[in-house]
Amino acid sequence: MNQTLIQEILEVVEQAAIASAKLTGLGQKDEADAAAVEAMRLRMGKIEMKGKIVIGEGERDEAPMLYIGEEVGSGNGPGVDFAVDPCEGTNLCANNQRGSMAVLAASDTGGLFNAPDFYMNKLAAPPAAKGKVDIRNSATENLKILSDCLGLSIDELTVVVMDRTRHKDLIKEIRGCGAKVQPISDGDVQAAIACGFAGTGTHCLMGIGAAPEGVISAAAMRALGGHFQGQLVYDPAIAQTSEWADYTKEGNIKRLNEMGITDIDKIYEANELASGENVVFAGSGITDGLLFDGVKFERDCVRTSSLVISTLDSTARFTNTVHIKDGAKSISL
Ligand code: VTB
Ligand code: MG
Ligand code: MG
Repeated sequence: MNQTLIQEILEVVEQAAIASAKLTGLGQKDEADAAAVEAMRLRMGKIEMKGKIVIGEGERDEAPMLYIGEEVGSGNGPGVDFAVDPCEGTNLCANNQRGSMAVLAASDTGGLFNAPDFYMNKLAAPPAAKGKVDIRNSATENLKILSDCLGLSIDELTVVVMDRTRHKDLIKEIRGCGAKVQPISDGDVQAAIACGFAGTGTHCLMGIGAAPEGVISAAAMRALGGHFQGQLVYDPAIAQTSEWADYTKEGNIKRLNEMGITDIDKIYEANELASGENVVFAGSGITDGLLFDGVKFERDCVRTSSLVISTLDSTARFTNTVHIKDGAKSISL
């Protein structure tokens, strides 16, 4: 990893965000996803690197673009592994709701956990609580620890949880402690990263989302020094999408074993999910969000707002880019 590469990685997420943003609010989630994938792939292709997608948009046969195992870049230069979610929050984008973004994580070859497309139980918390809260604890215990670490009373804590029936008991427990629950329809990557920054109003993410998104969140949180843990969920009785209606617990365990994951209940720390010497997170807003704004289309330019978090120089860079159109006559500040 080097700074030139990181600059290009920023452009990758910017281009994906712009492509998706053209379809914001049109109710076309798959089209918005496909547009982001295509833009990401096109820009990645121009980078001098031996790049590889380790988490992408499906297996080779199902997704023609950015499939797991796809090689990206010129084929010369540094080896880079990518976990990509070109349109994280496709529903949010389709419905023009807050929090949709183009995201990826990058690391040296072998530096990202090749998470299968399973669910993952997640716990994210601010740097002050890193290694103090633990996903093995009950929510009640973690809220007490969080309260101590942050110097806030429990009723001053906000916990983001995905608004799903699988979290009914969890939400009840958190509210029972007096903490504030913020249910979200989608977008637990944004919520996880928001825990890494003070002042976002998000103190913790609890509950089950998708595993690929977990690895991207872990990369960002490792670079920020925040807390992130994840545990794969393979029991359909706990979490199951309609597309996987036929999958059984035994079948899922078999799939994990075939992927070389034998310790199926392992709890992964951020630095195991994103273990490379250097890791980089890059995200660019499609719609406005908590961390950055979405794409703004103007007569003479397009504006993007993004965030790059990198272990290389220990920075979280918030950038606004003005993409100037040919023949532009007037660009406001
Ligand atoms: C999860 C979450 C994502 O989609 O993947 C969710 O991690 C889908 O969950 O942030 P369900 O299958 O329970 O609907 C997102 O919210 C958006 O990609
Ligand atoms: Mg996606
Ligand atoms: Mg997603």
